[in-house]
Amino acid sequence: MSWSPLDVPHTPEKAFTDYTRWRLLVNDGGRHTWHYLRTDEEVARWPQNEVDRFWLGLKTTMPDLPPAKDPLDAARNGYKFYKELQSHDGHWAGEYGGPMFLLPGLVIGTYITGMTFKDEERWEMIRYLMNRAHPDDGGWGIHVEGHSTVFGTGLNYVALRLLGVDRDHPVCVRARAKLHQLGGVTSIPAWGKFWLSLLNCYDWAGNNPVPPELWLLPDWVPFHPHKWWIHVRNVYIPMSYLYGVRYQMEENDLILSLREELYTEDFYKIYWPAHCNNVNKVDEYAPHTALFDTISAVLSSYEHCAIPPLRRAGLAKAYRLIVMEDENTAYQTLGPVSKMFNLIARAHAEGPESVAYKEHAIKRADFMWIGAEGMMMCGTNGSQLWDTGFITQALVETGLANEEENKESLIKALEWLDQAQIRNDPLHYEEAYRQTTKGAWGFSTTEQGYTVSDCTGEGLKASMYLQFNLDFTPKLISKERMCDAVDVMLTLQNPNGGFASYELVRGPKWLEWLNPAEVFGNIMTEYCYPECTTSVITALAIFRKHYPDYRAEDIERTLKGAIKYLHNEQTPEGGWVGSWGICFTYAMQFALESLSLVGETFETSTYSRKACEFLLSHQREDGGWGESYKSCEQSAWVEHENSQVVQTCWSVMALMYAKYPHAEPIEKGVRLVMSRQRPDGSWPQEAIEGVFNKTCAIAYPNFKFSFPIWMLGKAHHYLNALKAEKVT
Ligand code: LAN
Repeated sequence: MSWSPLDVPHTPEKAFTDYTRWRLLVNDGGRHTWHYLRTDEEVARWPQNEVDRFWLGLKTTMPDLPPAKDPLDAARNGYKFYKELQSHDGHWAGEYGGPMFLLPGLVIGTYITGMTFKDEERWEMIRYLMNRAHPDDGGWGIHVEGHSTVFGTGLNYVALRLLGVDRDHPVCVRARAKLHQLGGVTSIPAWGKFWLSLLNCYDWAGNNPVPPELWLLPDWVPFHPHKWWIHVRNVYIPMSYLYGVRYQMEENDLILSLREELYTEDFYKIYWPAHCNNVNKVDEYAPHTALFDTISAVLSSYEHCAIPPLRRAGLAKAYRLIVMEDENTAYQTLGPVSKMFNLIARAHAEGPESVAYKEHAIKRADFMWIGAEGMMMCGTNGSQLWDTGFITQALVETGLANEEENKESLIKALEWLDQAQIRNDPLHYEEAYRQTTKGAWGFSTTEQGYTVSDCTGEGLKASMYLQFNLDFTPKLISKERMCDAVDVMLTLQNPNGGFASYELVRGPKWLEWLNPAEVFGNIMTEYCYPECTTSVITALAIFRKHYPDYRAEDIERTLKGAIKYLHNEQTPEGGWVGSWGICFTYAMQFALESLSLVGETFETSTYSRKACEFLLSHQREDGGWGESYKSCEQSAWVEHENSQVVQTCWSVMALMYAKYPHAEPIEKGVRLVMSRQRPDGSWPQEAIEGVFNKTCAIAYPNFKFSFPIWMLGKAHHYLNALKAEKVT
């Protein structure tokens, strides 16, 4: 099967579809799906709104506002704009792009299982890839701001070709030249080898084994996969199934042609086993260890004599885990990579008439997002809770929540948060190695349904702020449900006092020596993070003010342990390394908030003082802060060429949490953020804000609203208090 070739324009500047016909449908607790209206009747029935226009990059109708008189006024103007982006159900929708290895998975998985895209989706995915090709060399990196790699260039090239772009199209010609200059795809990292093998453009013998028998090991074995970080394990479950059955797309003309295009040597003469560990230097971040290579060699020998009943049992166990994951998440699955691998596994086992095939096909749409540059695949099915949690807290803390014109939007946000709390444990629970979910908030929707430690913290904090600090809101979330959230968080503290992302740290540190993915760091087990730890303990601290009797001792012990963890994590220079936002400025905002909870501030604590000094040493002439995503790769501060609004907000917030006593650096930061505000109250998009697994940047475009609004409003009150000498 091939999708029909398309006659693609040579340049992507003008949209390939009519952007006035795209609509974002928000339903079922915050699901996002984009729809293209083909007929004028549909257009008349479903008018385009501000949310659609904003995210599509079309001109919005938001008016210019009177210039801000002071920081609070600037925050107010910011919210005038941002309020218009709230969805009818109360949450804030948003794009969640950045990684450049996700769209190829969507396209390859769709292609090989015989699913389809709508034509408009195909056109706009092509345009996205054209827009995102590196201006210098025509390749793609692991994320939108990264240098061209074999992983990015090989996979996105394939995506373009499958989507219907001709091999002689200038974008393909240029990308292929870059790919060949890098030596072709033989040296593509492991996950690239895997995708290409599924597509029948790489040989399975060139992959390190992923035996499904791993799942038959007893649970107590130290390296049992249930102890791996949840994302890695959920990617490797379907991988082990697909590897075990050696899934392969049937050959067709396009596949045969790709075998020529992707390589600099004759595909049919390649000695594949020599390439299992061949990873291009431009891609490599975490090189294989000798231990990993030895185990892989042993497992490769096992592949020649795999014991059929054992293999069958391994496959059955892996498949059972896949089915449970699909059923637990209504086919969203944990993330975008497992989504497509699970989809292929289910299609392989159950065929196109099955419910699983159809449901998986439908839920692809939740990861697809159309932005100004075309259609991308998102890092999750959205960041609904995360964005709603921050802006609501910002509004309450700044006092903007009490302004008449904002009340309705806050009530709606609370209604959304109310339904976003997960009410039960997963359908398949211990058998699927899941953490408790009853009472938790996840990162996106309840349908996806995964507990995340800090999302539970932010969800609970936002709900408490809205219910306890505002007199006009309905009290939708009962004490009992708040206690459930506390219970979940209390299950998540690790012996060192820190909190990880989804689960407790289950595996030993040395599991990292078995990291097979080469392009990511720190992925094999959970790790503790200052960010997650802070969200949890700040939520607990607020909770206990309202309910001092509930698990008081546990909460006290948890807070103490967490502070100890944060002390230990401070770098000798005074910073904290961020893992989910870029980078020090992000983590420091959290860490200093935590320290302030126990009265540790600039005046009282050497930790806090050192941190402020570290931050101040990086403030620029223009009053802002700016660090590059490379800080995350290197765990060392790397300046960005420009100061960044969002990072400046995090830094100023950090200083305020630390009760920094001098106004000047705060005022300078405030002035910078105000100077970048547009007349309509919004801020322009600057550099990418987030990161994961050390190397992959990911976009949080709503941060440019929530953090300036929060920081400016807070700074307004803070600076006034400083003047009145009332900061205590
Ligand atoms: C996310 C997004 C949110 C993020 C925070 C809540 C901000 C963080 O504090 C905890 C971890 C979490 C939930 C997180 C984990 C890893 C994710 C899911 C992502 C960065 C979004 C995309 C990423 C996922 C792993 C991408 C797929 C890639 C693989 C390597 C499997």
